[in-house]
Parts: sequence; C-alpha cells; structure tokens
Amino acid sequence: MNSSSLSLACAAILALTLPATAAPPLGYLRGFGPKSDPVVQLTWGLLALSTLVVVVVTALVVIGTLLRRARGGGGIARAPVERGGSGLRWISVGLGISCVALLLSLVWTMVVLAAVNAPPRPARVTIEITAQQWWFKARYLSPDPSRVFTTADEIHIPVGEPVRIRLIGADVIHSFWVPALSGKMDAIPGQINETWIEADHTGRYGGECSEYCGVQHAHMGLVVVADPAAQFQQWWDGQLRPANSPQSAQTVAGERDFEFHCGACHSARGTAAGGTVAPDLTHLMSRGTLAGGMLANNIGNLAGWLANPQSLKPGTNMPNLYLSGQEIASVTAYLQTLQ
Ligand code: HEC
Ligand SMILES: [Cu+2]
Repeated sequence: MNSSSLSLACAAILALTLPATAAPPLGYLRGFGPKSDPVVQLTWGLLALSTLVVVVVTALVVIGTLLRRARGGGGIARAPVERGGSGLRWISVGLGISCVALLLSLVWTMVVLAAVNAPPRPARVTIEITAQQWWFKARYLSPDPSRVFTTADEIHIPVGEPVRIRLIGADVIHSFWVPALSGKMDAIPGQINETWIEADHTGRYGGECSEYCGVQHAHMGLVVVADPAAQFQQWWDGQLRPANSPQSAQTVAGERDFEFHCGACHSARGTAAGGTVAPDLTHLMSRGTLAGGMLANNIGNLAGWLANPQSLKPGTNMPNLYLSGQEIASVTAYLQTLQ
C-alpha cells in the first residue's frame, strides 16, 4: 500500500467513525444520562478490547511470517502439535488469553445490564410509545384522565428525571433506540416492553427504529427533547389544549377540508377529525419535523406532503389524496394554525 492510498484509507475510516462520535442527534459513543453512561463505557471498553485482539493477532501473524522467512524456511511448514510440543503450548496460551478476554466482557456486560435495568429513582412520567410503520405514537399517561394526551414522533421529557417508556408494537417488530440516552428495546406486537430513559442535559436527542421493519425503516425516526421541569409542565399543559379555531375564511375552509379528507386517520382535538391510525395533528406546529423525522416542518414540506406523500416517502401509509391546488392551499394554511 503506498502512502496516498494509506491516507485515503485513513480518511475513509475517520469519515465512517465521525458520525458515531458526534454530539447528538445520533452519536452513540457519548452518553448524556445515567442510563447511557455505563452503556457507552462498555461500548468503548469492548471496542478497545477487540482492537487490542486484532492488533495482537495481526502482530503475531506478521512476526511469525517474517521469522520463518528470516530463517530461510520459505513455503508453509507444519508446526508439530503434540503433547509437550511447542505448537500445543501456543494453542493453550492463546485459548487461555481468549477465555480471560471473553469472560471479562461477559461479566462487564452483565454488570452493565443489571445497572441499567431499573431507574435509580421511581419515574414520575410514563409515556406509552406505539411503534408502527413508520412513525412513533406517544401517549402521555396520567392517573388523571383529563391530563392524558397523544402526540407523535417528538417526545418531551423533564431533564434530570427518569421517564418510564411502555413500548407497544402495532404491526411488525420495531426497536426503540435513542443512543445518547439509552440502549435499544424492541417493540413487539402482542406484548408490552418497558424501558426508561433519562437525560442529564437539556437538548434534542435523535432516535431511530433499529429493527428492520419494512421499506421506510430508514425514515422512522423520533426526537426526544429534554426540557427544564417548569418548561416541561408548560409544554404538557399546552398539549392538552384543543386545536385552535380557524379565524380567516381560508383556514375555516381548510378545517372543513381537513375534517372531510383527513379525519378518518388524523385527529385534531376539538374538531370532527378523530382518527387514531395516523399522527395526532392537534399541535402539529409545536413539532420540528414531519413523517418520522424525515422532513423539516415548514410550509413548503407540508404542502409537498399533502400534494403527494408517496413521492416523498414511498410506501408510507398515508395515501395520495389527489387534493386540488386550492384544497392543498387551504389545508396547509389550516395546519399552520395548529400551534
Ligand atoms: C389513510 C390514512 C390517512 C389519511 C386519509 C391522511 N393521512 Fe396524513 N398521515 C397518515 C400516516 C399513516 C402518516 C404517517 C406517515 C409516516 O410518517 O410514514 C401521516 C402523516 C401526516 C403528516 C405528518 C405528521 C407528523 O407529525 O409527522 C401530516 C402533516 C399529515 N399526514 C397530514 C394529512 C392531511 C392534511 C390529510 C388530509 C388531506 C391526511 N394527512 C390524510 C395517514 C393518513
Ligand atoms: Cu420500525
């Protein structure tokens, strides 16, 4: 390998590892909470251990080859493997070292699994997350039914507090993964899996479905927003409000079109649109992204999505509704009022 191809290879390796070490959204080599910290340490530990194994084995192979050449051996000769022979001794030593390394990683993994199994203190917030093709429904639970509400894809949590997640799989097996906050947990149809997350810094943390679940698996993302406690309460109170009433003639028409064309799948609380099989849009404008984190939530993407969701996210469960230009304009204007 000459020097230019070597530097090219180094650059390629660097480019591949950079996203993993980057800060959020999707870095998994830096933890931002008590649940991710031990997992990230384990990740680095195992990475170092495996690297060491590769380096040692490679060095032994190279040294062995060079020694044989230096002795003028040439070709491949067989090392005698017999009791008391040096070949057997090498095998025992190698096996011993591998066992120690494997046992060490096994014990460390078990210790980490036990440590992150339950939150350090009982969680006061529980979110029921339903993973489906290809978005996440989030229902905030409360003993007081008037404080329960549903949203999608962007979940807020209070910073510095464990949050319990009840995971449901609606169609096929998905996996809930917010790498900066916690390891993965599968969402399996027919059973409820529980996990928890906690962020010790405010901010936005990216998550992804990490179990292949169909054609748009790669566009099944979510965002976890960690807010200071007071701001989190304020956000929750805001989400409980019904949808704003439209004021202008265009948005009044938009609301009517919305109820007619979209209400079987989507909800806007306080209107006749009460569908539950698609993201709740009551406070659509409080979210930064659309369609499983795929598109920025802005007027252009909204109008484009309404014009033809299948061209933006082929295979998505939102059909092309063949709206007229006027309907797209009025519904988009109406959606913009859903603050
Ligand atoms: C047959 C059911 C269905 C109908 C009818 C439907 N949608 Fe959807 N819609 C969906 C599904 C499912 C998604 C989630 C798609 C995804 O992310 O893969 C979605 C996503 C959306 C999103 C993105 C929301 C978010 O938070 O990511 C918007 C906005 C939206 N639809 C608006 C509309 C409007 C406006 C109409 C009526 C003109 C409509 N939809 C009609 C099923 C439907
Ligand atoms: Cu999925």
